[in-house]
Amino acid sequence: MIQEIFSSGQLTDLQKKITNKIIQQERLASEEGIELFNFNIGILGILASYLNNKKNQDKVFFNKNFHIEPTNICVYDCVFCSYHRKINQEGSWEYSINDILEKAESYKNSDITEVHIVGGVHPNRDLHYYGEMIRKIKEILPNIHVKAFTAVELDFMIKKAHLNLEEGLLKLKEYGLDSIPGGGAEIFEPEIRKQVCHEKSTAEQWLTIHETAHKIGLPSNATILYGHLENNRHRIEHLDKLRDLQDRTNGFNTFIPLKFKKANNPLSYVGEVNILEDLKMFAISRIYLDNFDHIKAYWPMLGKDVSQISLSFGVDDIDGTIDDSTKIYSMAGAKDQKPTMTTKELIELIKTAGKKPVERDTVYNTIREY
Ligand code: V47
Ligand code: SF4
Repeated sequence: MIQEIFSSGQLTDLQKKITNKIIQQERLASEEGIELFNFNIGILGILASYLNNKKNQDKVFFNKNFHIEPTNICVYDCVFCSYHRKINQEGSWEYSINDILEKAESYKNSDITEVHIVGGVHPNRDLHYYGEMIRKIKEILPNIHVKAFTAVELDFMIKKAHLNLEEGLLKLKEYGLDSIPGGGAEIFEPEIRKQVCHEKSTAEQWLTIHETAHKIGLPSNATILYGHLENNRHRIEHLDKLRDLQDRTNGFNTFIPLKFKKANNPLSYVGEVNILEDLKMFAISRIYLDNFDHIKAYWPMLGKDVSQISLSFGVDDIDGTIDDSTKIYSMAGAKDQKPTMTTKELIELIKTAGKKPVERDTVYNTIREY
């Protein structure tokens, strides 16, 4: 297959050099990463699959999880966000601790292994409010893994509690936090970041929060929000910063490219990128992030069909069953307005793509192979 790429006549000399480096599993420089966007999409798929296969063979991971979104009230106004509201604004919600515990109760006798908690940055809630919430969830579900709060939420709640970053993260760990999701990274390039989310934590703050979390033993995920105002160079610079941090800490579990969805937000006018662009983003992430084991396609955002195709473009993880418990993407126009997939459906989706379904826990220990 690889020989056929060379003899296909579709590669320039520079692209042949890059292809050789990929096959030898040598690290790409940023200019080479940018050149990947000019590759033929089929060739990118083959190269990304080749690297994915070295790391994960034909396994595709998923987990059994549900989401809690405690509130969509947010002090910020990111222009790509369809989800946030101000206090008392129509469409806002604020679940009480009791509402949340009731939801946790409903999973008491299930085989769910993870709860993913993210929401808006509420002006009146600090670290201790959310810490108590985690502690009480774990009283009900003692074995659950709590993956909670983007770096942006953490930044705000820790400052509100007048703690420094390390103290705050340690305190949350004590309350029961197990890992940190990848949101809030958006795009690190300062000019574009200013245009899409000018008020919230900077790229440096996002990176420092994740680095500090890794240092104290909290693993995390990483994301990019792509397909809005950024260009290919910005995307590679973003991946570069993540690759550098991963070199230092090895604390990232997975990388999740998040496609900008356009409904009901002020950035709608830029539209959405097409499926080929999505597949390119997945393949390039796999190739460029040579020190990340896992690349995740988040199916509630991409849709089930594209997620399935992405498994031939370097993706080895399609998140979880979700159980209709997230609104971030349905409010931004995702095809699936009630995102839920049974384990049977997830397994079927993976098997019909010619891959081997593996149920995992949050940190990629195998729970069951199908
Ligand atoms: O930071 C908001 C994104 C993120 C839109 O770690 C949007 O496993 C596209 O953190 N179009 C939050 N994206 C979600 C998040 C997450 C999601 C899935 C898996 C994991 C994980 C983490 O959602 C935000 C922002 O980048 N987002 N609005 C939108 N209109
Ligand atoms: Fe708030 Fe997050 Fe929406 Fe930004 S993306 S406005 S931080 S909820």
